Amino acid sequence: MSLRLQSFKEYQEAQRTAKNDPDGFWDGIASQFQWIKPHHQTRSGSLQGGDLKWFVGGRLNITVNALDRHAIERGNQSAIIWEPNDPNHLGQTLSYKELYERVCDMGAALRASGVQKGDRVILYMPMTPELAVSVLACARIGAIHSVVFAGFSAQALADRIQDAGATVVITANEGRRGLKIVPLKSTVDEALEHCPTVQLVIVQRVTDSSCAMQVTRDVWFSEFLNRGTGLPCPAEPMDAEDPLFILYTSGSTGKPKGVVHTHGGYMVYTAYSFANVFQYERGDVYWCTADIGWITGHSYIIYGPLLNGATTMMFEGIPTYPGPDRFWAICAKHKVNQFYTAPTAIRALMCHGEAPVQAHDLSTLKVLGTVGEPINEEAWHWYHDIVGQQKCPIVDTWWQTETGGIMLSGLGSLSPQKPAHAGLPLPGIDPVLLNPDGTELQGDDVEGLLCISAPWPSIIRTTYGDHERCLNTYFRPYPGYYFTGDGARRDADGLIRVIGRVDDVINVSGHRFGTAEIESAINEASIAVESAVVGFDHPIKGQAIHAFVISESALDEAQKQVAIGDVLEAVEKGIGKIAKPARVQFVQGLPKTRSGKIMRRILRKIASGEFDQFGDTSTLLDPSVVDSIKIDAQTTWFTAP
Ligand code: 7RM
Repeated sequence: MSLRLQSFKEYQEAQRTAKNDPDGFWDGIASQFQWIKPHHQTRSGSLQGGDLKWFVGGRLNITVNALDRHAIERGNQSAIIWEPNDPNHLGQTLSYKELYERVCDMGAALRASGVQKGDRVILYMPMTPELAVSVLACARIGAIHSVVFAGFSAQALADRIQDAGATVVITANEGRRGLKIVPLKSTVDEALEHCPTVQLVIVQRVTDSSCAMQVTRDVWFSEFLNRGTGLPCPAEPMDAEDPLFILYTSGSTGKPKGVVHTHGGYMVYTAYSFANVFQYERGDVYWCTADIGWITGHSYIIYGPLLNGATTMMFEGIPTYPGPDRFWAICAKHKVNQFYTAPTAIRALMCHGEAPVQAHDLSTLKVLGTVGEPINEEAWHWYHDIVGQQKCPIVDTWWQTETGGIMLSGLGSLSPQKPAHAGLPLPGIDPVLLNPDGTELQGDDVEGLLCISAPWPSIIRTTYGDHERCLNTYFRPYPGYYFTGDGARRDADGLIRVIGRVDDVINVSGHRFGTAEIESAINEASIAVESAVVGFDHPIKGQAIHAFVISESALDEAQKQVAIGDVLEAVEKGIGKIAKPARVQFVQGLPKTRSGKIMRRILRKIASGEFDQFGDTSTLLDPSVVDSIKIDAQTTWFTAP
């Protein structure tokens, strides 16, 4: 299989082919995989209709392509290298043959327990090999996996289990992150009080601590595997368009939505983009530091690398444990060749200076990548100069849960690079910038709404259980385009820089939260009558959350302290610690238009310390509200430690 382009010229040629003959282009890539039955139509539907299907009529199973092929051809090669939280604990390396066998054992056990094609399985797990095995085992038997990041609260977990109508949950007794222990099973137990559909809970024993087990419902992972012992686990034949997974992500309105990806298109695009962006060569060791609870982990820890027969690393811990050199120690220990992380991690590690980097031999690094949020120039240069010793290209990869794979990025060292610019689209990807009225901005040196004007195989198919919502969010705002929700700039050379969200989504440390979602969590606090949250620039997290909260009654200083605690607790309960506001400010009222819409633009200005020039405020119902918020903001707000 040769998916990898090897020169800029080849990239340009691929780009041309993809424009002139998109079906031929994608067929050529798809033909390099193993299909049970080839498709009879490359693509049906349109961006206009939001009803795209890819490789229509094709049948396959993604795990045959990610595992079986490699187990046969290079069974002893390392598939997954697992680095534990504690560097003194024993790690694990699973060869393709071992990974294949473990996935089959788990798949057979799930089947033996009655799990069938199309059933939804929730994974709420730490970063262990068992998580990767569980993801792949679901895919193998055609069950739809939905990984929920293990930092989400019981409430958030329950919301997702209910929305998916899941029947099985796979979890661990506890997770380990640095010196912290994260209770997982007890959180699952709490969530399941409101989830009657769940019949089976499989629990990996990660720590020695005990946890409550309900005999009729809960089973230890290791014992569960016995149910499949000796049974074969043939891959379930899947239609190219059968769902592979649901991954929940936040939008500007309402509850998180379940983004659905499919076996065929997702396979083709994650494999192709991985091979090209990271310029992976046989034998390389590739490491993406994301958590599998996010799309980056799905596409570029598990599927993309394994589809390419790569060696992919999984890290259980955090960047700063036991010291701020952990990332670099791991790179040196495993001779990592491609390293992929988030700007927030780079900025956090920058604070510790160059010494932790210089303490390790990073000479094996060939490509450095970033993802999740815009990278600022300072962090880009530090990454490039200090970590990469000016020898490694930086691939600034822009993409979304909904796009399934990387859309804009350099391809290793093939492409021109410019600090803080994602750069050019991958072959077959057609980004455009629109004016708010929907007209395309022509030429270079322009800024507008980032949309995609041609379909690609791993585009979101639907939002689970609510296709209208999918259409309204991505396909109807600008008919004929996929709307990303991001603003971007195309420079004089045609290189794209993604600036950030243009909707009510806040990106904290590369994690997406909707303002509505956070506000509804805050409003659960009995002290809160109403609230509005906005993002403000934060030196490490990229953005942090400023919450404006109307309290039930006026508060003195002491009461305020208690009330702040209540607000933070409400967010922790509703979503999780990761969504906690950095600031809570109690206000008398919120700036609203006559029609009752909160003017977030004004709150964003105040949160960023700009106290005048609010632009057009003529639609404000009560302008005096703004003055009182301003005065408060200059004197009192709570800032989290
Ligand atoms: C992969 C991922 C998507 C949102 C997206 C952007 C922002 C991601 C970059 C970026 C600037 C980048 N999926 N974003 N990558 N902004 N440069 N390289 O993060 O669904 O969780 O988030 O993240 O706003 O719309 S995601």
